[in-house]
Amino acid sequence: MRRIRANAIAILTVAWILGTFYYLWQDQKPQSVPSVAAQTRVRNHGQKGVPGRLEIHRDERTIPLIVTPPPQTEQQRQLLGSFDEKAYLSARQLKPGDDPYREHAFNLQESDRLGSERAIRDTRHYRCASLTYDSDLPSTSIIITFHNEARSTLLRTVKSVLIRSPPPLIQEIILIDDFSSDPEDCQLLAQIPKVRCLRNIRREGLIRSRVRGASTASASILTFLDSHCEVNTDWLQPMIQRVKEDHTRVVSPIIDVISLDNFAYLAASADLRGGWDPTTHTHTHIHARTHARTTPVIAGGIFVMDKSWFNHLGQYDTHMDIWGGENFELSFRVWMCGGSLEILPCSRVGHVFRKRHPYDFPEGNALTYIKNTRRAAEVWMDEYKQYYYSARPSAQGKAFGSIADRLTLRRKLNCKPFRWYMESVYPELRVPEQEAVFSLLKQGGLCLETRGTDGGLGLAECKSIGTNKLPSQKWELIEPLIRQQDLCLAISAFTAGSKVKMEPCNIKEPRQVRGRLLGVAEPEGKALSLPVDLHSYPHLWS
Ligand code: UD2
Ligand code: MN
Repeated sequence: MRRIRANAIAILTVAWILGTFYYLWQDQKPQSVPSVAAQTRVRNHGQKGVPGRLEIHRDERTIPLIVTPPPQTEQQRQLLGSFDEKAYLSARQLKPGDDPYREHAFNLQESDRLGSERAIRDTRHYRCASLTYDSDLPSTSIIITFHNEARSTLLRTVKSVLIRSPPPLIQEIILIDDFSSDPEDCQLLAQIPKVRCLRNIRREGLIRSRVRGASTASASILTFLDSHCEVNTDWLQPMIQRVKEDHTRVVSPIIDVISLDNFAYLAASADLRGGWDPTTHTHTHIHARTHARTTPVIAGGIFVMDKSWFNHLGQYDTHMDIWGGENFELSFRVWMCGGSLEILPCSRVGHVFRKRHPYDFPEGNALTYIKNTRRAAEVWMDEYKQYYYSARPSAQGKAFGSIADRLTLRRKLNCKPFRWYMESVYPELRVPEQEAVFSLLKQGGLCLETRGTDGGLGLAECKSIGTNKLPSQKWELIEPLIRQQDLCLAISAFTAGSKVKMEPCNIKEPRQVRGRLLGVAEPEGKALSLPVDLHSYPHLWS
C-alpha cells in the first residue's frame, strides 16, 4: 500500500549503525578473521617492537613469518628526509598510571608500542593480486584532516601511504591540522618529503578542513583518509583506475578494522552488502569479491574522487560543522547529480573505529549532528524528509542555517529527485511497514475536522482523549499530501479565500500539495488559513 514508502534516513542510519556494529562485532572476535587461505589465522605477533613479524596459526602449529621486512636505514632516510621520527614520537609519551584510552578513545599505549610502521596481512581475495592496472595512472593528492590525533597513529597513516603506494602515484600528502593543541604534531611531519601541513587558525571540523585541503591540492585526483588508518597492499591503484576510466565515479575501499584495544588488523568481509544469493553461481560469488560494486552510501572517511568532479558537484556543504552527516549529503548528491558510488573489494584500508568521540563539539554533539543531517535532509530528501523527522522528532525546530546556496546548487546541477534515488539506486531496499504520522491540524485553538461524506470540512473543538484522536480530526501526513483514508485535503483554486475540501488523493494534483495549501481559504464558510509550510509551524501538528 501507499504508506510503505519509507523512512529513508532512518534506514540509511540503521545501515550505517549495523555496519558499525558489524565492525565492532568483528573487533570482539579476532579469532574468526576470515582468511584468504581458508582456515588460516594470521595475527599480530606478540613480540613487541618487531615490525614485519607475523605469526600464522595453522592447524594448531605456529609458523613465524616475516611478511614485509622493515625498510633499511638508507630507504628509511630517503622516505623520511630530515624528519626525526624518534624525537617526534618520544616527545609525547603516555605517563605511567595514565588511562591509555582517555585522550584518543583507543589504547594509546598499544599504538605507541607498535612503532611507525608494521606489516599487516594482505586481506584481499587472492585473485586481487593478479589484477593489473594501467601503467600511466594519474597521481593523487592525499588529504588527511585531524584534530588532536595521536602522533603514533598519524605517523603510521602517513608512512603506510608512502610505503604501500607506488611513489609516482603520490603527488603529495596534505595534512590539515584542525586547530590541534600542539601545532608541532603537524608541522614536524612536513619535514617528510611530499608531506605538506596546513593549520586552521580556529576549529573548523572535518568538512571545512577537507574542503580547504582539496582546494590547495595540485593533483587531478583527490584521496581522503582519516588520520588513524593503515593502507594495505595495492590499495590505491584499483581506485585510481576506476576514476580514470570514468571521472564521475566516487570510489571507496573496503574498510578493515584496526582494533582500538590491541591494534590488531582485522579483515572486514568483502561482501558487506549482505546475503548470499543461493541462485548465484560460486563464480559470481568470487566475482563479487574482486569486482567493483555500487553502493547507495559510503562510510565517508576514505574515498577517491576526481578533483574537477568534486568541485563541479559543490565540494561539501561547508555550513556543516565538526563531524557527521556529510557522508549522506555527499552520497545523495553524487548519485542524484549524475555520478555513482562504488566499493572496490580489491582495495583495503584499515581504520581504528572508536566507540566515542575523543574531542569536544563546541555546539554540543547532538545539536551539531542534527544541524548537519537536517541540512542533508532539507536539501536532498524531498518528500522523504518527513521520515527523517518522524525518526528524529527532536530535530524539529532546531536551527540548521540557510540552505539557499545548496538548493541553488541542486537546481543548477539539475539533480534528480530523491524518489529516483530510492527507486533506482536502492531498489532492493525493502522497508518495513511504517507507522504513519497521525496528527491534529490546529488553527487558532480549534481543530480541522471532516464532516459527513461529501468532503465537507470545518473547525471544531479538539476532541482527542489522551493519545486517541477522533477519526474525523485525525490527519495523516504522507508527503506531500494530508490525508484521511483515500481522501486528501485540497484547495479548490489558487485564489485567496477559495475553499478547502476533501477529494480523492492524487499526488500529481498541485491543489493537494501541502506546500500549496496556503493563503486564506474557507472550509464551509468558516475562515481558515493554512500556513505555507506546516513544518515551519510544528505547533500545528500535535
Ligand atoms: C566517520 C568517517 C569520517 C566522517 C564521519 C562523519 C570513516 C572511516 N570515517 O568518522 O571520515 O565521514 O564518519 O562525519 O568512514 N576531525 C577533524 N576535525 C574535527 C573532528 C574530526 O579534523 O573537528 C578529523 C578526525 O581527526 C578524523 C576525521 O576527522 O581524522 C574523522 O573523525 P573521526 O575519526 O573521529 O570519526 P569516524 O571515524 O567516526
Ligand atoms: Mn575515524
